[in-house]
Amino acid sequence: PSAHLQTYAQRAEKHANPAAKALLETIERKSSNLCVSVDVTKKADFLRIIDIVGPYVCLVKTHVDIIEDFDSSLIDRLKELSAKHDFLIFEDRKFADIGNTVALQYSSGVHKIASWSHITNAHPVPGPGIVTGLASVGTPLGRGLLLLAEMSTKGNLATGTYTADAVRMARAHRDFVIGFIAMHRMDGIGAQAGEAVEDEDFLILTPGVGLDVKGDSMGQQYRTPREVVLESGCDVIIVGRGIYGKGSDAEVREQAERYRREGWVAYEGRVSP
Ligand code: S5P
Repeated sequence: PSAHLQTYAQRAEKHANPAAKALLETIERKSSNLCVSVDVTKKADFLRIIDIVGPYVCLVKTHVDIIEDFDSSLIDRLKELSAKHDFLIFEDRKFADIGNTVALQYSSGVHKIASWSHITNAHPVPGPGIVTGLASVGTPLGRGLLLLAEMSTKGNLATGTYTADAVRMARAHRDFVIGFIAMHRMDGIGAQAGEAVEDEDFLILTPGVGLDVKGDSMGQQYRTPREVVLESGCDVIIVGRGIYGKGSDAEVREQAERYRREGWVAYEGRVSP
């Protein structure tokens, strides 16, 4: 059967990339396909929210460049929380430059992303050199890359042939590109006639997930975990403001539990209808 009709555990066995395998195993172990996006600007808030939601997530997504009081101790604490609560880390860096530049941005600077982030992502717009550049840093460290094949926002340009070209770019680097940021499955998209792609299993991580509102004032669009996981066949739901934006610690915990449950029920409905 198509990969998304198999269990996360079955799929984990078939992935060679260490980050993809670890993510699928973590999802299975914790019964959670929830990734929380912690888009706050203060170190203390960032760490507090992660400690609250940690038990309910497979993955924590970060934008470390928005943290005003960033220093290397933040990364030490983040790694401790990752071990304590058993989740992986995804720095949502959205690289978009030439290979040589992204290799430096990934390895160096203030943030040294490759040294702590299991997964990162890139826009395919520069062409395959962006993957080669990031792979030169990430592959020796066992990291995984997601390409942004689609986006969640109104009027975005990642559609049609752009999306198909992103999938083709990923197919040419299957050891390092583990999947996509996308709104639905990419199975067979962009394949040439006769190209054998039935066994491919790219992970689909999907932002733009919310249960209470349909969008924001800046073009974001939300769908429910059921629409994303059951109807569109995506693997991981990414939720930001729907969880961390809820005020009290108790409410943040409650929302994390709620999205974990909704995401998991949708998955169970998909693999055993
Ligand atoms: O197309 C996209 C791709 C990403 S990675 N749309 C997105 O919203 N994202 C990210 O997901 C975005 O940068 C933000 O960190 C998160 C969505 O946050 P929310 O608060 O709208 O759930």
